[in-house]
Amino acid sequence: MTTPTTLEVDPGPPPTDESPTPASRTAAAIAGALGAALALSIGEVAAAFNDNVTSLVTAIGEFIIDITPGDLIAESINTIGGLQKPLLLGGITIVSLAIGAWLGVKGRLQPSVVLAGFAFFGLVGALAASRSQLTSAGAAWAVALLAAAAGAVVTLVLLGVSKRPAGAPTGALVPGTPLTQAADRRRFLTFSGAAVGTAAVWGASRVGGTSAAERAREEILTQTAASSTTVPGAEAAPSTPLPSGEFDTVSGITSHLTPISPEDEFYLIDTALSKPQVDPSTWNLSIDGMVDTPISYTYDELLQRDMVTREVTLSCVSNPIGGNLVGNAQWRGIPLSELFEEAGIQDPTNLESQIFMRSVDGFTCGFPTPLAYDGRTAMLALEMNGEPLPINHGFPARIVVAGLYGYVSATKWIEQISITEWDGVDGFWIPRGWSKEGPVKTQSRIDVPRTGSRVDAGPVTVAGIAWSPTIGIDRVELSFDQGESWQLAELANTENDEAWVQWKYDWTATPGEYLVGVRATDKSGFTQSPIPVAPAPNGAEGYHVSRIVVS
Ligand SMILES: Nc1nc2c(c(=O)[nH]1)N[C@H]1C(S)=C(S)[C@@H](COP(=O)(O)O)O[C@H]1N2
Ligand SMILES: [Mo]
Repeated sequence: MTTPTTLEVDPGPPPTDESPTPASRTAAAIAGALGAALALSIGEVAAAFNDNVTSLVTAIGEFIIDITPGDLIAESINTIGGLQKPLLLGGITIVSLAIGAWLGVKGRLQPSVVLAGFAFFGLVGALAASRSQLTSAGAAWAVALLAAAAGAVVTLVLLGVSKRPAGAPTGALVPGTPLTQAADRRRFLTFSGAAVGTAAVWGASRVGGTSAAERAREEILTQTAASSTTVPGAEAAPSTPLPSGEFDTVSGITSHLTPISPEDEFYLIDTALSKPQVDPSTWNLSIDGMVDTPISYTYDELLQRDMVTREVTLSCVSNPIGGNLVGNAQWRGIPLSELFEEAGIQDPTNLESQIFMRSVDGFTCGFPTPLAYDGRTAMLALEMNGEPLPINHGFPARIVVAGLYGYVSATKWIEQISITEWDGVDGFWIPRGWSKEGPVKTQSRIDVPRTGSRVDAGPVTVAGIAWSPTIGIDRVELSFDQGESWQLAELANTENDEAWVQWKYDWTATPGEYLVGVRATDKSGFTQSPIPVAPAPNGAEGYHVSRIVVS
């Protein structure tokens, strides 16, 4: 007799008893967020070490700016560029990490969700990055797909090691019973390893590399410094004449020339989320359109030429009354009319044509051609305050036109100028609600005492600046009685009509609370109007007022 053992069915233990259960939701969320963090970090590193790659976060930010309706960004980006960009980039990062966490949680039971999710975001990143004018499409795809793959792999591996052995208590990251301690330690180490790795990759992106643009600019800076000190008895290059006409006794007044070093105090406005790093050895500027011989110049060719130095006040159309989106610098460069002559411009007087410009990052703008010929400064600038243009202000070359707001004229990182039909094409800001023509309005500003100040009764100097390029400032007046009467301020200099002028007024202050108003009259006889007008669509109007308490 044999026991029919072969007939016995051995069902084995139920599979659910011995195979590990999925990671806890917390662990899964962390796994997904870490995967996303790693993916974003790879984009940052790629951008930091390669001038021709835009980071994924930046690319998505630029995409969002582009698809945002014009009237929404017209009021914002041009005005608060400084604050808005970190908010946008921070927001994109947080949303990406949140989506990663969500993919992690979903992926506990369905790993394919992780793969599909990261693949989708890789695709979005690649499309956004390949739209960027600064990134080659091939590089964009390579970086985005590598980032997505790394993110997915890290998430899946972390989900794998976070699986809990059968019977383990929930909460895999919480130290468990003695039986699961070894597994907990392994999971803990893996998670920390992934977190540290992601942080290291991100950290590497902060260190970055020096761009070819920065290296080239540094080289020119040291060359200029060397040549002006090693030749005994040689006159210093005339590129940095002393600022003309400045009150040296008024503390707190805006300096006549806005410093760009050691601290850059010149305002900064552009649509570029990361500043174009232009290598001047491969850059050139082309001039085409309604010219007989389209022409192009290398940086070296431009540097060899005779240049002019002009002091011009540049301002942003978004500058509110009393605002500081305005600066005054000495620009050195080549008059546009000279370059246009070499290109054989067909009709400099043609009001139906415009000087239309494009920068390496795709920004565009234009102004009527005859304005480059009416005697005002209209130049291709290579230097600012005696230094090669700072990267942020358009290295290697930008346009400066006196009397026009920056958004219609002052193209930074310029690479192309086309003489073209005025009606044929609009610059970047025009379809976004700003006027096609942008002459600078006459403005004045009180620098000291700042609004809200308390001062002692007795002599108080009220001082500030006023500008009306290219017309010039004739007089500045102050009112201490809500416009009943006006007192004439003293002007520091009225020689250069394209630059702002410092003004001051010696006030004998008596106790009380004052709303001190300022108004300027330009040399055409026009006096600023008291009626407030918003910056959009063609520049702010109204009196700047400083509230001062005298005790
Ligand atoms: N390439 C590029 N050039 C640009 C812009 C820009 O967005 N991109 N903004 C313009 C605007 S709106 C202004 S006010 C000036 C500001 O120049 P700044 O940043 O050197 O002060 O640059 C102009 N040139
Ligand atoms: Mo601007």
